[in-house]
Amino acid sequence: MWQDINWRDWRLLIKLDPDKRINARLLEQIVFQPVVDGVIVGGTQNITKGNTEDLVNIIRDTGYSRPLVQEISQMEAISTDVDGYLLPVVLNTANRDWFIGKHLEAVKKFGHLIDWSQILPEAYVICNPQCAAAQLTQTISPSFADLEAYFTLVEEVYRLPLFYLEYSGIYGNVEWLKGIKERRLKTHIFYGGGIKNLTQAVEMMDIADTIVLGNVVYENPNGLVQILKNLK
Ligand code: 1GP
Repeated sequence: MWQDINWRDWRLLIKLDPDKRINARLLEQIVFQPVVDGVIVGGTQNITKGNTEDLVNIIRDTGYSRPLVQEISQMEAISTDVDGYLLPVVLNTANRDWFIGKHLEAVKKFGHLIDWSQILPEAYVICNPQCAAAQLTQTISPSFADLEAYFTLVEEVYRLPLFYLEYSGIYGNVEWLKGIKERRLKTHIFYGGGIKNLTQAVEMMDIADTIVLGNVVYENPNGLVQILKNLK
């Protein structure tokens, strides 16, 4: 999938959590907005094959036909009905599992079945120590100097295509995002976290290459529809 589409042109993504309920009619109003470039299915808590498949089916049943990708957090919950996969590599984890351990396990078990062209790795730095992903992966909170160094490693050493600045649940540090954007040579930058209104969406969209909206889908779906309608 990834080589066949211009994912670097994506400006806005909606992230849906299999562990949360969503009304199909509201979902339609959200994902059919022209500004939505794609939908990510993914979450941290209680992710199962069952709730992942249910969510993918709800999305497919709306007739949604733009990219639908899964951000893999549980090997057991991988859907075969998505267009591709995002594979998080958590750079600021204190637990080897979330940097490479789980990938190693997956390759050993399923490597012979994996279509590698379906997978896009994401270099993650999680900056909200309170969020579920930070708790699970036992992140080490970065300073700005750390963040810059992580970003340089991604650009120059690991050469991963995508850097995800994750603030899940809270609005992030705009200066930090600007700081890495200024240093950017080739890595695509996703920003996600705490976007709840048009001003915030515009502010982060002006800096990041792509913004990701998650919680607002559940907390204020009607408000989100208005935000999406007003974004160019
Ligand atoms: C979460 O980055 C996304 O992984 C979006 O964050 O849920 O805070 O919008 P929010």
